[in-house]
Formats: sequence, C-alpha cells, structure tokens
Amino acid sequence: MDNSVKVCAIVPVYRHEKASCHVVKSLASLGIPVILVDDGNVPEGHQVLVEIAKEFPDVELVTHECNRGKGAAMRSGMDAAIVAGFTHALQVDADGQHDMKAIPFFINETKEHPEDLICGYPEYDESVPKAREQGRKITNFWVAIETLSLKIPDAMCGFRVYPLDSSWPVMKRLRNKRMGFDIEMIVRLSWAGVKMHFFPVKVHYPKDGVSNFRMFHDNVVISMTHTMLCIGMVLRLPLTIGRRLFKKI
Ligand SMILES: Nc1nc2c(ncn2[C@@H]2O[C@H](COP(=O)(O)OP(=O)(O)OP(=O)(O)O)[C@@H](O)[C@H]2O)c(=O)[nH]1
Ligand SMILES: [Mg+2]
Repeated sequence: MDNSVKVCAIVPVYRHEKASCHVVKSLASLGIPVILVDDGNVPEGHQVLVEIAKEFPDVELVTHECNRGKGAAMRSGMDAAIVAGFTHALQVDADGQHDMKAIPFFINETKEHPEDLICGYPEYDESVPKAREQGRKITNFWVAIETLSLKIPDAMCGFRVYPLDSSWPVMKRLRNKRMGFDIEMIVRLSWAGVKMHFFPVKVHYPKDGVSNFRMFHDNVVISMTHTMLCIGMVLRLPLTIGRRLFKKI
C-alpha cells in the first residue's frame, strides 16, 4: 500500500450549489480536501459557494466567470490540484447522487494501485430515469468498439479517482469541454495505457434534483464524441495491433 498518495476531491458545480453543500460536508467529515469549481453560476449561486469555502477550512474555490462545461471545470480543478501538490483527484458530482459511503473504499484502492484509474460504475435504484439508463448502454457499446475491448463496463460515471501524473497530459489534449467529457477522458486514458479498476457505486436520483442534462442537445454532443473517438480508434489501429501483439497492453 502506497501511503504517499495525496488525494483531494474535485467537485464541479453548475446549478447544484445547494446540493454541493452536503457533498462538501461529507468530504470534510472524511478529512478529504476539496477543490470546488464554480462553473459560471449566477451571483446568488456563487455566493453560496463562497460561504461554503469560508465555512470549511480545507475547501479551495476556483471560479469560472461564465459557464464553460463540466470538462472545462474538471480541467481547472485538476490544474489547481497539481499546483497544490496532490497526487490524485477524486471526481465527484455536486448533485449528491453518488453514495459518499463508497469513498473510503475508493481511496484504499487508490493506495493499493496508485498508478491506475479507480473508477465507479453505477448501481441504480428505481429512481433512475429510464432514458438515461438506456443512453448509458448505448455509450458503453460504442466505448467497447472505441477501445476494442470490454474492459470499461461504464464510461459515464462521474465518480473516479484520477492519478494526476498520467491523467493531466490526457486532460490537456481533451477536445470535449462539455457533456462528452467523462466518456472521452476514459477512452483516451485507455488509449494511453492507463490501467483501470471498476467498483460499484450506488446512484440515487432525488425527486426534486436538478439535472443539467439536455436530452436532445447533449445526446447530439455525445454522438459526435463517439464519432470522433471511432475515427481515432481507426487511426490508431496499427499502434493498437502492434501493442497487443507485443502484449504491452
Ligand atoms: N451538465 C453540466 N454539468 C456541469 C457543468 N459545469 C459543471 N457541472 C457539474 O458536473 C456534474 C454533472 O452534471 P449533471 O447535471 O448532474 O449531469 P449528469 O450527472 O450527467 O446528469 P444526470 O444523470 O441527469 O444527473 C455536476 O456536479 C454539475 O454541477 C455544465 O456546464 N453542465
Ligand atoms: Mg448528475
């Protein structure tokens, strides 16, 4: 077990400032420093985040003047995490859908496998919207083609611990600043040869929850992401075949 790992949490926030307070509280109770990224919230929302950062000593607030998307928010958060000297970053959504009780297990796995991505796959209860569940299945089918493997059981879960050394170079090259971010990031990490371990995390959609997912627009963005990644897979075929022949990945 590697006890030199320094893990922080990155919480990107857009229209989830109220729910993010509970998320930060849970992280603080586990003693995990937090980088809260205000992704261009309205002034009242920004003020809520400023108050949270004042209340909890181990919270750093990074602010985008206007909304730039989850991917851009994660990039700013990772940048701040590296500057602050962290080795790993737990990405967790601000809407409180993920079961925070899973965190100690994920951190333990990070210490066991510090070079690798420790990634959640969702275990839904009956609250999950059926369209979102179907959309995930379609995405996971395309991701199997893009990586030419079955090693990624879920590519959309926003609950992951990134090893910053290997993730930052991939993050810097990412095109997708918005909804396709989680998908593009995990496919490119797989292309980069980063090993991954997947564990279940319970996901609950509260009745009065705020979702930023725009059914038509975001599905178009996700389809474009898959098109780009499929082209990338074809261009990388000689490299992939070479690596597999020589058993490098
Ligand atoms: N969608 C979206 N989320 C953002 C943005 N900027 C930051 N976020 C944060 O990214 C996380 C994911 O956003 P959600 O709206 O929950 O998207 P999702 O989890 O894919 O969608 P649901 O399954 O409907 O909850 C949350 O913590 C948001 O607050 C943005 O521009 N758009
Ligand atoms: Mg969500």
